[in-house]
Order: sequence, then C-alpha cells, then structure tokens
Amino acid sequence: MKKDKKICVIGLGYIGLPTACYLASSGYQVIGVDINKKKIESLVKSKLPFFEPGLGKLFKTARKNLEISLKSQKADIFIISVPTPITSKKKADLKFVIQAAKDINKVLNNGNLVILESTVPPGTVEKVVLPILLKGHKNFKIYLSHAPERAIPGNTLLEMKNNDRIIGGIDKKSAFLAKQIYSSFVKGDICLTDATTAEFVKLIENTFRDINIAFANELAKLSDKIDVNVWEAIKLANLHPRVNIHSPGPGVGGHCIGVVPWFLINTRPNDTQAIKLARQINDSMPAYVIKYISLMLKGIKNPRITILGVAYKANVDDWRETPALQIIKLAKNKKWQVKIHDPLVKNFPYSITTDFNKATEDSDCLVLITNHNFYKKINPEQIRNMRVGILLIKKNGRKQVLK
Ligand code: SAJ
Repeated sequence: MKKDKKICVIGLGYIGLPTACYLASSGYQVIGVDINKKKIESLVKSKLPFFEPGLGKLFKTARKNLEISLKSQKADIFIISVPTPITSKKKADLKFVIQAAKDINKVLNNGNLVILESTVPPGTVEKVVLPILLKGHKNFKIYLSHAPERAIPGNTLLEMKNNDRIIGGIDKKSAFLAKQIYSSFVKGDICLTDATTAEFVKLIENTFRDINIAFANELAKLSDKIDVNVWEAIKLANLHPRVNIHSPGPGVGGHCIGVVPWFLINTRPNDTQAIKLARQINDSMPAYVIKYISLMLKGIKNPRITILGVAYKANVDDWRETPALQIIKLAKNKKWQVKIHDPLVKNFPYSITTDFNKATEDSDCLVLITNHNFYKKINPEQIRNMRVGILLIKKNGRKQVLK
C-alpha cells in the first residue's frame, strides 16, 4: 500500500509515541501531537520523556517523517492515544478523549479515518466520540475505529509488532481501513470486529489478569495461614496443562490492570460481582504487606524500613498507581522511618535515592516491592550496614533469622 497518507497521532505517551514512531519509520508522514509543552520541547531536542527498550533507536529512524506539534493538524488519518484515568468515584474519566475528538473536529475533512486506541467503556466510540467528530459536519462521511493496544510496558516495541490485534469499526470499511494502517508494522494477525466488541475485548483481557492476580493474592494469604510456600504451590499447579495462575504481589499497579475493570463494573454494577471482589482483594494487598512487616518489626523501637522499588512493576520507570505509594503512606502512619530506593524512578512524590548503600544504612527491614533486575544482583555483603545486623526473611513459608 502507498504511504502517501498523513497521520496525526494525538497523545505521545507510552503507546502513542511508539505508534507514531513505527508509522513514521514505515514511511508515513506523521504528526505527533501532545498538549504537554515540556514533553514537546524535549522531543524536539530528541530527548525521550520515558524509558522503553529500543525506543531511542526507533525514534531516530522515525524522526525524518515525524513532526512534533502541540496542536492537531489537518491529516488523512487521526489516531487518538490519550490516557483514560478513573475519577475518585471510579468512573472512566473521558476528558482527554473528548478533548482530542473536539480538536480533530476542528480540522476534520470529509473521508478522514479516525482511530481510537485509548481504553474506554463499551459504547464510547459510537456514543461519545462519533457525535463529537460529526458536530457541524453532518454531511461528512467519516470512518471511525477502535484499535486497542495490547503491548506490555518494558517490551512495548516487540509486542506492538508481534502481538495479534483486534480492530473494531463503526462499519466494515472503517475497520478495514484501520487494518491497512496497522499492517504497515504489525506482524501479528489483525482481527476485525465492530467497535463496541473491540472495546469490550480490551476490557476483559485486562480484567482476566486482574482476577487471576486476585486469586494468586488470595492463595498467598491462605498459604501463610497453613504454612505452605505459595510460590512453590503455584509453580507446581501450573505444571497442569490447563492451569495458569499468576503471581501474588504487593498489589496491582499501573494505569491498566487495576483501572480498566472499573469500566466494566460501572457499566453493570450488579452483573460484575466477581470483578469487583477481585479489585477489592488486590487493593487490600498494601495493608497486608504492612501487617506482615509489623510482625517482622515486633520488639524494635522506632523502626526504620527501606522500600526497595517503587515502580509499578519490574524494570520500568513508571510509578502510576503503584502499590508502593499506599505502602509508604501506611508505614508513615505507623510512625516508622521510611527510606525509599529505586534505580529507575524519577520525580516520585516522596524523597527517593538511587544510592543503595545510603538506602539500606541503619535500616531494620528491607521491603522489596518491585523486583527490578537491579535487586537480583544484591548480595548479603551489601546489606551488612543494616542497623541490627539481622535480616528476617520468609523462606518456604517459614520465618528465618539470619545473623
Ligand atoms: N502483577 C501481579 N502479578 C502478576 C502479574 C502482574 O501482581 O502475576 C502486577 C504487576 O506487578 C503490576 C500490575 O500487576 O503492578 C500490572 O502489571 P502487568 O504486567 O500485569 O500489566 P501492565 O499494566 O503493565 O500491562 C497490561 C497488559 N495486559 C494484559 O496482560 C492483559 C498489556 O498487555 C496491556 O497492553 C496493558 O495492560 C494496557 O495498556 O492495557
């Protein structure tokens, strides 16, 4: 297919920026748009706003076809890739999607294709985005699709290229046209459906993971009570050909897995009880971690703890919705002294160090929240500077004291 079309990608975040880069690298003229002036200024200087393996190289290749702009401009195709956070009432906050659709409306032409990548509640494309786009353009024929992303932060570039993808259109041609665009860099299968099904599919994928993690977290609590090592148990259970239990952890962070189930719950609260319970279980984990640390610190006066890792998961610098925030807040409520270390995270709401030695010095308890590769290389010699010189660990479901 000829690449003579101009594509405007709105939102240069974790997904929008790599998408813009892939499209520009494959030969399209791309305008990358973001409302964040600082981000635009640093991108113009070829400085990436976040870390993602391989993105620097891809950005360099893309640059000659990639214009960076603060405003949406006339184009043939528009891709909306803006965040959809939740409000304090756990409702989908569509303000960025709505603003992007309004901005496109101002420069829209008859025959344009608009693709929404952002994760949204079922019906948003048809009931929210379409009317905004068509306001004042009643005679236009426009094409509109939903193409939810599936890439995992930390491996975004490979997954964007290799994962199968679902695209749903408001009509068949919309889906078909969007498929043509993504085929320029997606090597996985691209399956077509209608817009609302595509919205629903994206939500149930992330909700499946949330429920599975909730099950693993419940197993962790249960195993503690009956003196079983949950890691070993899950590993053994997963040897069954039809069992795939996820891993327990300190809570579910990030802007996707812990957020998206609410889009379903709020669509039909009475029909989503398992989904809601899973959310509650996962949200209970930071308090469980604190309860656990309290046991470890019993008898220590004015305890000092060190939080190791505050990114929402391993090897990324993203701390959005990280369970570490809740754990730190609860620890401070208990009047424990808290030091925080993370090798990757910057601009965290609490003071943070990348100096491991300083972070562990005189600490009573190291709490590994995020399993960055960095921590896998730590050896006992490096934590001899802890205050009481005793390290409490839980191994095989039993407490052990190392001197
Ligand atoms: N987590 C666990 N146990 C696990 C797996 C994850 O506690 O077994 C925790 C992580 O530590 C993290 C959170 O869950 O705090 C979410 O991490 P994740 O790796 O499960 O997912 P995300 O948010 O980085 O990316 C997910 C992916 N969705 C699915 O795997 C179904 C990704 O493919 C999506 O593109 C992304 O959400 C998105 O943007 O929706």
